[in-house]
Amino acid sequence: MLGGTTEATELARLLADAGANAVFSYAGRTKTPMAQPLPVRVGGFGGVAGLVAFLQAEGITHVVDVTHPFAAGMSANAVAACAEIGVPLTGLERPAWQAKPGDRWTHVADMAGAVAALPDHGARVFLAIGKQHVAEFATKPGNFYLLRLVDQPEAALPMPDAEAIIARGPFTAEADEALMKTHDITHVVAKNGGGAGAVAKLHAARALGLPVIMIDRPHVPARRVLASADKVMDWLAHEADLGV
Ligand code: 3Y8
Ligand code: NAP
Repeated sequence: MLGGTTEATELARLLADAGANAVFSYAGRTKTPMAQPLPVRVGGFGGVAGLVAFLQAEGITHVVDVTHPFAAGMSANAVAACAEIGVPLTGLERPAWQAKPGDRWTHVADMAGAVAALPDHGARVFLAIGKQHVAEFATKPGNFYLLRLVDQPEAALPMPDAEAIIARGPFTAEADEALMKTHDITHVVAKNGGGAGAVAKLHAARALGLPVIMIDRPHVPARRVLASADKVMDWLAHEADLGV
């Protein structure tokens, strides 16, 4: 299983409890990823070819892609690799968040759209998108940015007026509301990751009546997608009955 989300941790628990012969894969994005109740491997495979080689070397019979909706590169590689060697694949994906009446969301297609949607100066932005795309916001240095990162940044932050909070989720609405109040936040930028682990900032923005710049999900190639860890376990059991 390709992991890195709350749902991946849930599925790992079900697989371990069922005594399944499974391996959990992390990309190695963070210094100390959460421990899992399955054997863990960490790091990229080396593109589609690397993934094909891994699946063959390990005799993998089924792949479950439980990566984040924004991990589009990994998901695309999994579709290509599994198609190439005929290994059954399913995604486990949580639904996107939907705005509720009264929410002040602006939908944008990507990071560039999120930057463009911000004021040129004077805003106080809660940038809860991790570290991989922070530099894109340096083109609007006239704003204050509150960043939430999983690990301490190695280099100085790329904008003059910014502060980093080091925390890994899941987060709570109360704590996120207090955080935004303390820093006089005026705008929240979020990826539409869905799930419960990152939704706290949206509840906090709603409570504070703040505008949210919501980055819509990138395209992922078509594949079977299931909506819960239980449904994945049923799929694997059914495949096993077929002797696949
Ligand atoms: C390495 C594994 C679990 C998984 C927990 C979920 C919940 C907390 C919310 C905010 C948003 C963000 C970020 C976030 C969340 C869960 C989930 C989720 C968002 C860990 C993890 C890995 C990563 C990678 C990391 C990214 C970053 C994104 C931080 C572990 C903790 C912003 C996504 O420093 C970096 O380079 C971080 C990189 C990819 C996005 C980015 O572009 O920077 N996740 N997050 C996975 C690997 O190596 O394969 O360290 O334990 C997992 C979790 N992050 O088991 O409970 O399921 O969504 N992760 C976003 O949604 O916008 C934080 O701050 O409000
Ligand atoms: P990405 O851009 O789609 O993937 C880039 C490359 O990272 C992949 O081509 C692959 O390298 C490697 N990779 C990604 N996920 C992997 C995994 N689970 N196991 C092994 N290699 C993996 O991925 P990303 O957005 O950087 O996300 C990386 C990890 O963080 C994923 O596990 C994802 O679930 C987790 N995560 C991401 C986000 C987010 O906002 N993107 C949020 C929460 C959690 P090779 O091509 O060399 O195989």
